[in-house]
Amino acid sequence: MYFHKYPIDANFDFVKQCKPGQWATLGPTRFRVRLTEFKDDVYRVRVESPRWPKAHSQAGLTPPPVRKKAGSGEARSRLSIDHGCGIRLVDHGGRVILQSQSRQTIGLCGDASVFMFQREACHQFYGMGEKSTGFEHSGRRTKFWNADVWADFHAAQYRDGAPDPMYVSIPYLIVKRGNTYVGLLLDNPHAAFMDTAASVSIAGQMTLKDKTSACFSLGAEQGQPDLYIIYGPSLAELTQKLQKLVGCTPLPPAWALGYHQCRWGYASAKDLDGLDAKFRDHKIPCDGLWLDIDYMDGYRVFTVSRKHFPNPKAALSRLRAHGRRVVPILDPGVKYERGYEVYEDGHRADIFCRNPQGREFIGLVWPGKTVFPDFSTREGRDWWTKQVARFAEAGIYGAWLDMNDPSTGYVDNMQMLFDKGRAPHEAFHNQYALGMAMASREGFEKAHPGQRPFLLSRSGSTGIGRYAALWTGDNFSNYHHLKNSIACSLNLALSGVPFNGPDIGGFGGDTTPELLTAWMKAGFLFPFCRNHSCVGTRQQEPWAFGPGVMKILRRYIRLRYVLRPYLYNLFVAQEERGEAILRPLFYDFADTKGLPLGKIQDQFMVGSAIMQAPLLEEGQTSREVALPGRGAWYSLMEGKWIKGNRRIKVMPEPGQTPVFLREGTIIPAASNQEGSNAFDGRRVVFHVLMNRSSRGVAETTYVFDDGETLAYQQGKRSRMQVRARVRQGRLEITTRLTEKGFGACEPTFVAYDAFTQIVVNGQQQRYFPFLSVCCRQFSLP
Ligand code: MIG
Repeated sequence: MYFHKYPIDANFDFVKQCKPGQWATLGPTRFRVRLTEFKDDVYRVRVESPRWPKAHSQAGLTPPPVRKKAGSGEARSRLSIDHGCGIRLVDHGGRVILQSQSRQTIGLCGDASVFMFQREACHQFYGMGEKSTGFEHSGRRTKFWNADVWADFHAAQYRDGAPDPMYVSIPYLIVKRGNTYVGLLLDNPHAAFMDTAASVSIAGQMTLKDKTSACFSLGAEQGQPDLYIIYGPSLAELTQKLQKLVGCTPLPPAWALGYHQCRWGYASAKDLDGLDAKFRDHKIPCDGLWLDIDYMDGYRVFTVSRKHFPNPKAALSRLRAHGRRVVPILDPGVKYERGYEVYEDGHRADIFCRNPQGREFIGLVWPGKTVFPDFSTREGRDWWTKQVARFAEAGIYGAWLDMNDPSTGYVDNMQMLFDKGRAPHEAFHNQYALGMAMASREGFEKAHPGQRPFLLSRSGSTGIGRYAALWTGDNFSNYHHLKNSIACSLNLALSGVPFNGPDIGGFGGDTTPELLTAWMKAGFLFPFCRNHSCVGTRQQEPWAFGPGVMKILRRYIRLRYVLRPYLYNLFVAQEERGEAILRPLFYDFADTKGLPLGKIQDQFMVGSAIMQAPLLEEGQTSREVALPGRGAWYSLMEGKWIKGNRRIKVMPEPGQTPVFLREGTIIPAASNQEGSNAFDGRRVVFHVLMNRSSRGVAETTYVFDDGETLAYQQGKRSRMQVRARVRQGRLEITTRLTEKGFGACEPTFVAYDAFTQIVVNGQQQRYFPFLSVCCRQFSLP
């Protein structure tokens, strides 16, 4: 697979005449173009042809119901295909939102296909799933082919550059046109490509304009051309529609939203007990202790080294009693070894991938020669599910799915065939991790019925978010990676994978106290928050650099726990409505001339109420911050309200980071728990972000349940509606329990201004904790 060679339009034949639904020929290919219109302004354009008899996609997309009468009902847009095959999307005012390249809409070249669209000067591009090449994607040419980054690139590329492709393939492109957004999702698991560039460089020496007119394109090297076109119009609506199409992320257990400690090298019960004690002694909350490959017996998947774990069950329950979950790594590669029960069982069941000669395909990974379960088939997945279930029964509630790109060491994985040798590698390469995640999730559900599993995967493709969270793979301990981690997570968040995060502190290379601190400050509210590092590098646990650094790291880890109910509620909103968790500023705020937001990638929102503007450069002591929107912001760092809709300069003290709370919001929080990681949704503190001059109503619906089981699906969940407004210097708050399945809660409130009175449900509060409480919670211990 070439990563940096692309098809060009000159080699394609373009459909010049087509009546939707009618058969025609193009060169050697018989085809027909079909258009389906769904509700909610979702459209699907696909090309059918005997060339692509079988759709291999396992994405399992769930589009809305088909729209009965074209362009009818609540449709806010209309998509048409004319007789020359031109695609045009117009909004209800007749404004053209998206238009295909004239006479070059759908192109075919052998098995490859491409869709081309006209590009306008105002277009900006986002999404593309996991890319480390930055935030806004103009001028890019990129592939979608799951890579094993450290094996497929050389060190200079992944340490200081931007390897492309990465581990995850989601061929989804967001086209931004002012404040109108359209999404293009290619439902094709084969190697895909996108092109938003106008020129090519010849051997890095010469620039060639390769197109007669401005356009952008997306296509695939094989597989049925199948394109979903989603009209937002806002980014928030677009993202929700995309989420529903690819599947929302199921609510994780609350422990998955805590802080996680990982390192390649943690291997034994002793290591984990040691970590547990350190976290307790330092009063740093932590939910997850992770085990990398060394816990296994000779890297054999589904085994545990007796030397490292004389009594695994006892170790797990001891740690569990201390509030820690253990998350072990699972690699798909099964050691190719007679007598090893997992191999023997898989061999008997004949569920391993084959090579072109029909024998089991062999790769070279940690255990030496390895074979690979075929997750493309039901039997293969069922077999894996059975292994996972057996393994999980010991008291494991989550797993870390690594090397599922799939990584086969230096063995070319193109020889790895699926479905008993009948399906080519290309059809399932990008979906390998998806199949593994599906089967793993089922395994946990079997072992622990009624519990919510937590899976973390390195690779993935469209639909992965229904089964697993993603971490963004092997990054490096440098500022370049710190900066990139924000752009990468934001784009994943907009591409249907809200639950993601980087290795905090950096995986490869030695971190520094400054970098680790900067990364924790930037990442402590990311949906997934794990400190992980590579064997052989400097230790980077929170206490590794002495008490001064530890105190700062602890402050932000604790703050994550204080805000965990808020994060948890963002995940509830994701599961129910597909709302994004991490967001760029233009998700919640209009992009304006005065304050252009389209390229801001060093600031982000966590939900609609919290904005961060971390310092991301080495030695940086100040920065500019854009405060979007009409309302004011409460600066946590300075403890004061600041007018919005402008830019300000901030100079944080060494222990601080710029965090801003948005006027007119209500943030559910936990009471300060010091080192405790207990999750109690009933003891909630509502931070009411209003000041004496605030207008309008602040409102939130706080959802709480047991935080770990599926009982909420049977109604064991409560909702409290909270509203606040300011009248003549008084803060008036009302609460209403609208669902009671999990009982009532005992709310307390924190106000953010000196009001003359605070009235809760008509009762004047004699004591109200005004800023003192939030200062205690949010300042350095
Ligand atoms: O090739 O299991 O991305 O997080 O620590 C290295 C060892 C294999 C790659 C993962 C990394 C993990 C490491 N793994």
